[in-house]
Amino acid sequence: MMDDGIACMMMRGGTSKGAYFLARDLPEDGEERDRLLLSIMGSPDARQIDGIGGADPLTSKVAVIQPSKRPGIDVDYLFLQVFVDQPLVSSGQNCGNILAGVAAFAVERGLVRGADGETTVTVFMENTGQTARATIPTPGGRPTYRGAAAIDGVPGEAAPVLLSFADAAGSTCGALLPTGRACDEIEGIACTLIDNGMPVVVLRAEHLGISGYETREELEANADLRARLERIRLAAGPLMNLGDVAEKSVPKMTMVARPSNGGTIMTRTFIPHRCHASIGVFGALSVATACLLPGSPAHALASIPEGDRKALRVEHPTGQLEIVAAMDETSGEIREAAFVRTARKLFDGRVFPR
Ligand code: NQM
Repeated sequence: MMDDGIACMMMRGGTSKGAYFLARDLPEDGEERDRLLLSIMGSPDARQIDGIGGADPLTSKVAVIQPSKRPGIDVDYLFLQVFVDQPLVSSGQNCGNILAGVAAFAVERGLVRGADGETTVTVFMENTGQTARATIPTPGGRPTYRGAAAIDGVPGEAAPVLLSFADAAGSTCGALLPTGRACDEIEGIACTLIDNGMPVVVLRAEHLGISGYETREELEANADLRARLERIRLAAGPLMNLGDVAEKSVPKMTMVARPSNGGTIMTRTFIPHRCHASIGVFGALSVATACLLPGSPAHALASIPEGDRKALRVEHPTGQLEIVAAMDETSGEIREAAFVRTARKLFDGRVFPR
């Protein structure tokens, strides 16, 4: 099987890029599968020179998709983060950007029949046990990638992918606020430990001696900041019911500042060792949710629009990511969140592991 290669589609999903596989084309055994994926991506190697990974956590991602046996669900999606410079593959986080390519992949591979016009695919996200809906344009029943939607962090325009989620809270940590508080203190720094789709530690940039408006490169060059963030992250892991997170890609570390471009909040996110060029989909949802909590370090900096249906714009190093949030009138919490992403098929063929 290996000498003939393995069927693989490379797609950009949102602001990330990854290799999409049908589950039946990969080994069933998890360890065997992970060894294979490390070899396909070219890990561990900072340059991933002997594989198809792009030497960045945002381009070293894998989606494994299969028809779902669950009632009302079309496909099951397992996200795998392939570490760049360590021999690790983690199913411990979800990815809303790579999710943006799943509906088109499912139609391309014949797992879902495309309707003439648009097609909605219900996706069970195996990493978190939660469900998403993804709607894509399918003229003549086939996915099109051309369109007029633009997302910050990706040049040009493409077909819109509408993603929506009901109830993402406690996806991995078991509760929206795993410590039961909107504000905890770790290493003398106030932070919110939150999981509304992605476990994130939200702290104020100013408390870490930065402005929050630095470039990704500036922040990655700041060794003291990185060491401090990692100490806080390792302490946060067990408090968030994630155990020892030394070899995990969660929680993410988001430093916030006042918005500078008319948005809700400004962010810089370590995922967790490299700084994100923008911000993840679920990451943004968790941070926006932290902004809504009175008493959280983010709340006082945030500019929250009024209303039961609102656009929360999470600013990041390459623009902003908009969440359309429908609020629950009684609890004041986000009932449903929707995102516009785009995705593009880059190549479809066979990949050859070492
Ligand atoms: O939070 C990167 C990405 C992500 C995750 C990361 C994501 C999400 O932008 O839903 O999309 O935080 O590791 O692909």
